[in-house]
Parts: sequence; structure tokens; C-alpha cells
Amino acid sequence: MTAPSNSKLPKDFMWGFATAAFQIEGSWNVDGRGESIWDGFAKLPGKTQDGRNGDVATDSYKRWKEDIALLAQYGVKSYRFSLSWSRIIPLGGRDDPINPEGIAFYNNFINELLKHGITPFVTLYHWDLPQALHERYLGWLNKEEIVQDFTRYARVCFEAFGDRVKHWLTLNEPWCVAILGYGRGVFAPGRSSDRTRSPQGDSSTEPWIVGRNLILAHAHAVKAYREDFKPQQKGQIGITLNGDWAMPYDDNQENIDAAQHALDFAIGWFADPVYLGFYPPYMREVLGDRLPEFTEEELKVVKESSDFYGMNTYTTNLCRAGGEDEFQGLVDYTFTRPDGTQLGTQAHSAWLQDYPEGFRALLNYLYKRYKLPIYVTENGFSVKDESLMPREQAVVDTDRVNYFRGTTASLLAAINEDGVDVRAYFPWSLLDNFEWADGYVTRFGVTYVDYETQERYPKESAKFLVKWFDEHLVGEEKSATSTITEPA
Ligand code: GBH
Repeated sequence: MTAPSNSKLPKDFMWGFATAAFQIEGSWNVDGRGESIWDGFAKLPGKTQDGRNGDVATDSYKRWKEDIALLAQYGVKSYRFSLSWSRIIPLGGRDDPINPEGIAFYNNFINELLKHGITPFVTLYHWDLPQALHERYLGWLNKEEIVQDFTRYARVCFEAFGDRVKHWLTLNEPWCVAILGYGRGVFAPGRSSDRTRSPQGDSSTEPWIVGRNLILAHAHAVKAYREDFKPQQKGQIGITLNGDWAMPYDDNQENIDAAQHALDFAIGWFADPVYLGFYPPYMREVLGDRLPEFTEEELKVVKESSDFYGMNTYTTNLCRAGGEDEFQGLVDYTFTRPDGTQLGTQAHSAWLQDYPEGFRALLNYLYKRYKLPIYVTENGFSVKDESLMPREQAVVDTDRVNYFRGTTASLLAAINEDGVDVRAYFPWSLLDNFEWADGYVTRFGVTYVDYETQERYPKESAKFLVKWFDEHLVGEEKSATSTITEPA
């Protein structure tokens, strides 16, 4: 019996897993790679929870064929990964030499994906700024320099890989770069006004300057692609933004307003300029002239500089007015409802609970506001205390299975019942990996990584997703490869 069509995904729907270069590659000083800001930052005392760094990570620079074999075994249609800027241009700048070994690595990687029929979704920047650019001119703080250097790096990538790569993401989660790197100081380069944390930085001004510069760098890379590459290469390019659903804590008007204010600061900061051509008025109200303006000239480049909406989302926050935290738009976040119950299952990450209804609501909100096709470029769950469990127990990741059962149902409902145009879904992540300031304590993978042996073991969540997509994709014979085998 054939299932009714509204229980299926649209034709050509893409799915696969997501990763990022610094979180998986390791080999930080191999084959001419330059240093990135995360190499040094992770090695400073106290910056990662377990004191560990990205020198080895999941060793994917060496085990890249094994990773692709795993993707093929899962039967994915696509794979989202990022390029390491400092592998391609070790010193990063527009007049600095290109590293042929870096180009060769990604060329081989892309070719191997295509050989398996897997479509590459490529992120240019997932937080690993070349260290030399930070030393030369403070990286993202320097508008004139960084915009030109990022655009040249983007051009090098379009030139080298664009004959085969048709899906480009400029920046991953600029909010995290600006707020966590230059506001809270918990991510590289670790700048903050808090002098116990950082000798340098000004959290009241720098994040907003960095945010403006990120938007400009993104927009100029897109302009370069559209003018000089897209006519022949015919790909798509856009930005990917983090943002969780915001729900009023209760039905008091001030809390209803607070939920919108949270969305303005978390999403609208970047999405409103890029898609609509202006900053959210509420941000101007709170920040005054600390929010740097765009010139008329700049706005022309910024407005409509993304072909689609790239959405990374993990959770929902209950929002209450009267918060102190400027980075959250002066909104308080909680997972505890007024009646004392929890919104959903708590993850290992303090900021994450499972609330699939929020995923559906966010898809609807973004589609209504920005009116573009949506690619869900990240979505995932860290199981509480997973890294303390023996492997046999960790691979039975029931909370993660439940999470994906919820979000896939919401995905289907948003598409088929609400009419949202969603084109892709990339669970985070293919592998357990270097979880930034958490080190290796927090695991997000659908594949368990034994960090002693680097052996990979599919978790129940991988099996769930493979089966779910097998059942919900239309017009394809069942992928012969999607039978999951354990390593010998
Ligand atoms: C993604 O960010 C990243 O793209 C990915 O590299 C990472 O591994 C994955 O999620 C899992 O964490 O104000 O300090 O409480 C997720 C988005 C946004 C989640 C900020 C944590 C709370 C920051 N993140 N959020 S804080």
C-alpha cells in the first residue's frame, strides 16, 4: 500500500548530516595549514571544559574516506561541511599565498562525495579565522580589511570548487561569532569587558561592530559569486543563522512583546538587514548608536544577499520581559513554565531542551517573514551525561531518537500542513566532535566516536533518521547502501 502523499517529503528534498572543519579535522599543523584563532584559544587554560583542544578532534583530515564511506552507508543525499580558511590560505589575507595542499584536500574530498552521489553543501566560515588576521588587524573588528580578505578567500573557493559545488553558505551563525567571541568572550578570540576573562575587549560596542562587519563580508562574497561565478556555475549562495523559537512565558502583553524582542536580537539582527534591508527597530531602541549603521552604498549590497534562509535551530525559550542581558534583547529565558513543569527533556547542554512544536512554529515564522525557501542546516541534541557512559550504553541514545522523532514530524507538518517551503534538513552532527568551549564533554553525534581508537559506531539516532528518510522520500528506490554495519 502506498502512503498518502502528505505523509511524504517533496521531490528533490535534500537531507544529510552536518559538521564543521575545526570540530572534526584535527591535523592542525599538517600539509601547510596555518593557525586559526581556535587553535590557540582552545589551548589557553580554562577555555575548554575538559582542557582539550582541536589538535586531533575526530581525525577527519586523515580519515576523510572513512567519513564519506559512513555517509554513503547512511544513504544520505547530501553532506554539509566547512572549509578551513587557514588550510586554503594559511595567513588568510588577500595578498597571502594559496596552499595547494589545502586545495587538493578539498578537491579530493568533493570528488569522493560526488562519486557516492552525495551533494556537497559547503560553509566557507565556521568560526576558524586565520590567526594571522587577528594579529594583523583584529580580524572581524576591522571592516576595511576583513571584508576584502574574506571576499578574496571566497573567490578562491568558488574558483577552485565551484564547478562541482552548487550550494554555498558564507557564514555559520554570525550571532555566535559576535556575541560569544567579542561579547561573552567564551569563544575565540575571547574578547570581553570582563577582565577576569580577557585582558582586552569592550562587550558594549565590539559585538555590534563585528556583527555589521560579518554582514558586509557575507554580502560582498555573495556579490562576487553572483557577478563573476554564478552565471557559469549556476549555484546558490546564502548565509546560515542560529535562532531558537521564542515563546511568551505567559499571556501578559509584556512577555508577548519580550518573545518578539528575543527574536529581533537573536535572528532579526542579521536576517532583517540581509533579507529586508534594515535593522529591527527594537535593536536601535536598545543600543542607540552603538549599533553601527550601514551606508546607502553598503545597504544595496546587503539587501537580498541570500538566495534562501539557512536555519540552525535547537530549542525553544520561554521569554519574560525585564531581563538584564543585552545580548538576549533584555529578555529572560527559562525552560520552567509558570506551573513549574519543564518545557521538555533536558539535554546535556544547559541551553537545550526538546520542544518539537517550537521547531514547527519557527519554520512558519521565518517563512512568513522572509518569504524564501528554507534549508535547515543544523538541528540536534546532546544526551545528558553521554560522555560518562560506556559506549554500549551511549549508542542507545533514546533522548536523541525522541528529539529527532519530534523534529521530523514537525518538519513534515510544516511542509505538508502549513505550506512552508523547506528544501533540506541537516541533523547536527555526523559524528561526536569538538564541541567548542565544552571540549569533548558534550556529544552531538549520531555516530559515537571512541576518542582512544577513533573508531566510529552508529547510534540508534542514526538508524532512526536513515529509516525515517527512507520512508519519507518520494520517487527513489530504497538506497541499497542504507544498511548500517558496526565496525569489526
Ligand atoms: C551550533 O551552534 C554550532 O553551529 C555548532 O558548531 C555546534 O557544535 C552546535 O551548534 C552544537 O552546540 O549565550 O552562551 O548561553 C548552536 C547555537 C547558540 C547554541 C548560542 C548555544 C547559547 C549561547 N548556539 N547558544 S550562551
